[in-house]
Amino acid sequence: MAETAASGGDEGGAPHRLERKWTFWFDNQTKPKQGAAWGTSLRKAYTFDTVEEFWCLHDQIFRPSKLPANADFHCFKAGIEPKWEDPECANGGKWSVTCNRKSTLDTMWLETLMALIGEQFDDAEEICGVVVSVRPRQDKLALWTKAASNEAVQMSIGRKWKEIMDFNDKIVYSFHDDSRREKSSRGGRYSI
Ligand code: MGP
Repeated sequence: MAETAASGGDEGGAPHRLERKWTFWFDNQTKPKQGAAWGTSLRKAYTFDTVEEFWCLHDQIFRPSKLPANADFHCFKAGIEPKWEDPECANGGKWSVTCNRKSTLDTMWLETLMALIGEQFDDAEEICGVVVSVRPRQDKLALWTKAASNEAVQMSIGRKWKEIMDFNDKIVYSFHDDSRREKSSRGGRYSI
């Protein structure tokens, strides 16, 4: 199945090229090394730019239900690292959604990935990528964007994301700048 997907859709046809390149990342913090700085377990896994590669990678590897607790998958535009320190993320923030059911998490992740690689967001240039995190308490998805202070753009992205995931509860946007500070100062700046 995966081999068929990787070999390129219709028999002998050219692969379907995406608008841009994307990179899957993996961060396994299951057994963190004591004293290790954040990010030491973050690994760039695969960069792809065709529909066929995407399906192959998603079906074989990058499904949240395959993740152990305390691990993350990221899918970011190639060239952007999924870190606050990346210049494209530095002034950004994220919309977050929590999720209690693994099957729902898989679906929301896949719907988000398809919307990203299919360029369904009007403000596609404003998006960095998406992260799925499996945590003992609550799993979550976060859509990272670039200009946190641009409320209009963030609200438009948030609205579209909820529509894409068919999600009806409130979602919250936080600035990376706030996350860098003390826990007590963290909190959503926008909600929808
Ligand atoms: P997290 O992974 O976003 O949340 O950040 P998690 O693991 O669900 O935990 P919680 O604190 O939200 O309950 C967890 C911690 O990892 C942060 O408080 C930071 O200390 C560190 N961290 C996370 N990110 C995404 C970064 C980053 O991009 N850069 C740096 N330097 N530290 C980060």
